[in-house]
Amino acid sequence: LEMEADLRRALEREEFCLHYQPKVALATGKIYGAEALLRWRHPERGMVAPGTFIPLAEETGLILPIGEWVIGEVCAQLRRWRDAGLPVLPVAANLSARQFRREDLAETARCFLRERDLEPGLLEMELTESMIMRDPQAAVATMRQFKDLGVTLALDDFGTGYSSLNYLRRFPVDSLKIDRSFISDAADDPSAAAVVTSIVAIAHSLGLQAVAEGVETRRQLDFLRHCGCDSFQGFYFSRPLPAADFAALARQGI
Ligand code: G
Ligand code: G
Ligand code: MN
Ligand code: NA
Repeated sequence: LEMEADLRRALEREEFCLHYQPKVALATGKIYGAEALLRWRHPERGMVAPGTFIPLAEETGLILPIGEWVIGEVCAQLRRWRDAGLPVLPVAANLSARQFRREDLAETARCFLRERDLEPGLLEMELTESMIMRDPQAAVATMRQFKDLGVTLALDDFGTGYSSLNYLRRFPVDSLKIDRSFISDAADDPSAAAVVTSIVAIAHSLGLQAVAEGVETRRQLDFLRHCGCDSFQGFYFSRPLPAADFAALARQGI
């Protein structure tokens, strides 16, 4: 297992990096935050996308130190932007199932935030329904720890999992991220459009923000605006960018 050994060394050799994909608000049309996405700069294979190594990292448990690095790096980057006098916008990190089951997860995040002297509202955590539904009670307890800390929570890939509306009501999340599979079909397929419309309505009726991911076309954006979706993320606005490029874009506004 060559890749497993490579993955073990990648942390020590600082081969991981984060790219930042802008999130754009309906109300202002401007960038108001970002999602941090993990990349692996492999010495021979070049830039490796997370889809190819996260499953192995999960299997081997390496996702725990990698996931911790991600939260620490988001905080370090926020501090670098602040020290450089650049706009400091909230950044969301993706959590993995194994990482989410750790009882010290929120405490780890608290330590990183304090180390960098950052307001907890600058950090957001993206969870998936499947992560939560394995053990909803434990998950809600962890989510509460984050909320008590002041960290924001988003439910990622929403609509693809199994959470019942009865559970959803009890999850202390701030936003629902509509899975990109619905967005890509919404402009042409009435049933996908109905799903998107319904998710926005559910989000709003629960007092949550609706965020569309994977927005690629003007037609999709127009439809989402019409639905009242609160914010958008996708290639139509920008791909995930290296930190410096994201900062430049955020500064100019979009
Ligand atoms: O960037 P890309 O579209 O290739 O991401 C593919 C998948 O990898 C997405 O499902 C995304 O949520 C996940 N992912 C990206 N960055 C991270 C990370 O830092 N931690 C975890 N656990 N998953 C991530
Ligand atoms: O599961 P998660 O939502 O975290 O996945 C984010 C992934 O989606 C990232 O790997 C990112 O590169 C990818 N992504 C972001 N915007 C778009 C888009 O507009 N279209 C497609 N196909 N993928 C996107
Ligand atoms: Mn995500
Ligand atoms: Na997603």
